Amino acid sequence: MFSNNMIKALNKQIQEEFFSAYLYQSMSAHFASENLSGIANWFSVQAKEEMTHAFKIYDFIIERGGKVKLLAVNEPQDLWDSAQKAFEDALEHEKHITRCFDKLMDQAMEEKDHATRIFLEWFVTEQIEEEASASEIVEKIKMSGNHGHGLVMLDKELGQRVFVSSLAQE
Ligand code: OFO
Repeated sequence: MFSNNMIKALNKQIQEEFFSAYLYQSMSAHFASENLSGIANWFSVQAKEEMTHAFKIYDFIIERGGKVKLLAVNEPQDLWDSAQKAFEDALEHEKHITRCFDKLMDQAMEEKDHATRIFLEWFVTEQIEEEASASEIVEKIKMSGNHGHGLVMLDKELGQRVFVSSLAQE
C-alpha cells in the first residue's frame, strides 16, 4: 500500500533532488566565472542528472495514484575557495543524499511497500556511483593541485562529460 507518509517522504526527496540540481548548477556558474569551463561542464551535467532523479520520483508518485507537492527549494551557496573544496562539498552532499535514500528504504520496508522498495533500489545503487565519482575527483585534485598545469589538465578531462538521461534509457 502507498501510504500518505510514504508520499510525503517521496515529495521531500523531490525537493532534495531539486536542491541538488540547484547546488551543482551554482557550482557550475561559479567555475564558469573562473574560466574553468570543464569543471563548469561537469557540474552542469550533474545538475541535469539531479533533475532526472527528481522527475523519476515525480513520475513514480503519479503513476501510483499519489499527489506530487512541490516544496520550496533553498538558495544554494554561490562561491567556493577552490575546486577541491567544491568537490569535497559535493561528496558530503552525496553522502547526505545516500542517508536520505537509506531512510526512505527503511520506511518502505517498515510499511511493507514493496513497489516503493523496488523503485528505491535504483537510487541506492546510483548513490554508490555518485559518491565514488565525487571522491575520485577530490583525490585527483589532491594529487595534481588546485592551480596550474594539473588543474588545467583535469579541467580538460571534466569538459568531456556528456549528459545521458537515465529517463530516456527506460
Ligand atoms: Fe546526486 O543524487 Fe540524486 O539522487
